[in-house]
Amino acid sequence: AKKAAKKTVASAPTDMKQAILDHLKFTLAHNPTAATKRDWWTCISLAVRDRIVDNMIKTQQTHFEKNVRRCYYLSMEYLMGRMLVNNMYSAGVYDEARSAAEELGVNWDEICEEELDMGLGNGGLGRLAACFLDSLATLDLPAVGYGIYYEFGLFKQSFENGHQIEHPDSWKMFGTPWDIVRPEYTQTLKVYGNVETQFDEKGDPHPIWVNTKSIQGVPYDIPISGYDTKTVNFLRLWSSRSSEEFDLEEFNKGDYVEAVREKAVGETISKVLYPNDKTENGKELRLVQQYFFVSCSLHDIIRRYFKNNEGWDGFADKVAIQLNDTHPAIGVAELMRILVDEQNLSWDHAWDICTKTFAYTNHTLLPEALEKWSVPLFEKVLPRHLQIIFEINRRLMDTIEARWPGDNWMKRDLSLIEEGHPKMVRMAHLAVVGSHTVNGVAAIHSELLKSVLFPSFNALYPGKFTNMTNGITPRRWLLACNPKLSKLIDSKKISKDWPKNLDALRGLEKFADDKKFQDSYMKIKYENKVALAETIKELCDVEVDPNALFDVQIKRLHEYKRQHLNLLHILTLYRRLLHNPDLDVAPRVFIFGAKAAPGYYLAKTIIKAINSVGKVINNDERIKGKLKVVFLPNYRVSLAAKIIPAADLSEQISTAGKEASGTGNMKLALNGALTIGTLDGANIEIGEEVGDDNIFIFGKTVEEIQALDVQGYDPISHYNADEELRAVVDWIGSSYFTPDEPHVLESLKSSLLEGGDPFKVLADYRSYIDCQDRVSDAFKDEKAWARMAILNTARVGKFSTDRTMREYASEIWNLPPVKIK
Ligand code: DL6
Repeated sequence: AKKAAKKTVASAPTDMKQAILDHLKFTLAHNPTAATKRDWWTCISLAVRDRIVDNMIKTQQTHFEKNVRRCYYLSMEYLMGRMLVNNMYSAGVYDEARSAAEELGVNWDEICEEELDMGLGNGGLGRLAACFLDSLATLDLPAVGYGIYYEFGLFKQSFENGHQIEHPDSWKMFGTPWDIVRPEYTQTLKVYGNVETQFDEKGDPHPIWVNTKSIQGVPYDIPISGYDTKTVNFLRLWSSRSSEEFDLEEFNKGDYVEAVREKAVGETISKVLYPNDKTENGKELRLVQQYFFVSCSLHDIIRRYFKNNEGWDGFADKVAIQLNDTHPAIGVAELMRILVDEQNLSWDHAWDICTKTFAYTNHTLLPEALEKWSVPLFEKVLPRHLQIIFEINRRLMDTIEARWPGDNWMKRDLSLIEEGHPKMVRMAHLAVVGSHTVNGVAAIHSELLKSVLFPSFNALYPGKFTNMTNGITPRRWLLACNPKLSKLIDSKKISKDWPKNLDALRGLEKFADDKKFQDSYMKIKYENKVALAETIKELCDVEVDPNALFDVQIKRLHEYKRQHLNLLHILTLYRRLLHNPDLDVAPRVFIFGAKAAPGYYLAKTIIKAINSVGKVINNDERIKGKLKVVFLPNYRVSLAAKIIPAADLSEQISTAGKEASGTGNMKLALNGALTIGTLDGANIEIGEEVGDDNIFIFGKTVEEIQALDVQGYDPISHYNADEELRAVVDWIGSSYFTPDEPHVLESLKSSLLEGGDPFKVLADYRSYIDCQDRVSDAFKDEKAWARMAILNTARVGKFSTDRTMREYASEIWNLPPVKIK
């Protein structure tokens, strides 16, 4: 009995320090003197994980015993970032773990820096999924996230002479303490092959999918701990393997090497995340990836359902599936295939289950991001699914004919199949038709879904379209990333539980004019800026003054986000200062972070342009250090967590109507950066919350941009009419900033002029510059600026993902919370 007691203590120790030492000894077989930083990070993470798994087991057991309704979130991307610190906060062991580590003599900051980001996403869509998981667990909502366990996440970025260079991100080369492999739930699925017809004894035909290749999906679970609650949900990510039969066939033919090569092919499916934000159409591997994770996930959901349910009638009562963009939309056809082909349900019964189960979130209006697959490719990879899609479409056409007899335009507009050579399968249409609810991610975006992207579907399915404004988790984006501000908030005793009830920050409003509070608030901002200045020095070798205005634009590099509009402002200020070095402008540090898709030439040229202009400006003594421009390499979640608490100004300058929501805008506002932005995405709702006096709005509205498109937009007239604009555009087009690489920036200039300036940069230039001048003046009034910053922190409680998830749970999923005792 004594022995057994000891063993229990060793595997579930109560003392954190001992737990860390035990992992060092028994998991890593090391002693403290030989331990590397990575060893310490691993052991601390494992000790924290130990404290979470107990609740994970309890949560799953409770969900099973109560046979609860669950939400299943299907997403190709999860941009989780670092896990350790957030898990420590959620589990309530931050102080305990940190002091245990410090007692062991490890440098806390260095240990945290050891953790490689789990960067399994491109940008906003993947980070949103990660914030959603955090809130679902915190709200005690029974949910499972499903995705792909990419071996290589989003590429690492470095700069060579200002150009972006991509490197593989082998983030889990040496394993990760956060995953738990579940071999017992491995799934085997089929792809490729062809469909044959077999007749049953009654002579009825049945389609049979034959000559397929099989792949296996092995699930890895990442525990997701709720904050200040016992609920621990999990994220289940599928890793691909070739199935044994697949290998053995070749092997038995005597070709061992071929068998192993084939095995490697099976494993490539989950090898790498496609690095393109918004566009990745037409690539066979991508379609296979989508089908792979969706099919594995659906079979896993069905397996779980049948563990304590019988028959299909209750399926949609227990299962809500959310499609995160169109990437998992093939799930509609796959569930139909399972129900009709494998379970012999009638088409109508199966369709009823499907449309009660699925809901779809649209994250973009950009036409290039709306996934389409060529019919021949579909037929090659998923021949049976193509037949099912044709049948869904045939019935859809009947519905349209009944509603609008003879209206062929309507049929063409709504069809799942786009005519052309080749014909294309429209995944967004499949998602809309197969779902009970379709939502956009900010109020204006959801309106544009109805009026611009899907007006005919909105007419066919009135009430199907709705809005769910995005959010961010306050645990990561304030509590963990800005500990000093969190402490200051706590000291005001407005509410102990603001991390779970972000609206409570409204209580700070009353301190907005309080001189002492303003000083404390701005002192924290200053200290965060000092810390960021050190990071900038380390990463860019540029000295920046923490007293300057930190002007931040961090997001993927895309023309519609208009980093080049920001660059035109930088050049305008630089030129003004060269004409008058004593000009009274607020000194500024322009801070960029962004990755460009590797094949997106113009986006990469914009990076080169910013880096080249920065190099000249940073070294020009004539302007006396009033301007600095830095592009931090390898922008990712953990770098965002350092930049955001130090920002004064948040650049949200997309062309109106193009940014579905944005979430960086919310993170920056919460940390007291003032927004300079267009009336686009969630900027509009941020403005409504913080008030017109506490945000800088400029530029054309959606309607004005639409009007330009109708009238015919002429960027050259703007260029000709504005001397400053003309000068800076010409400057970029010259080789002034790139003498060693002449002409390298010419394409940027020509995209704005002869290229037609598709994102209306020149149309918004003057309004942007005037607005930036107002920002400069405002920054000089320290008291007024502090007031505005505090009111931003106080008033953006709406943008907690806790609110977003509550709305999804009540309006889309009908999902009650389940408290874990
Ligand atoms: O909804 C999350 C996020 C929004 O905040 C961004 O505005 C939007 O651009 C982004 N959309 C995508 C779409 N990608 N695809 N496909 O990333 O979603």
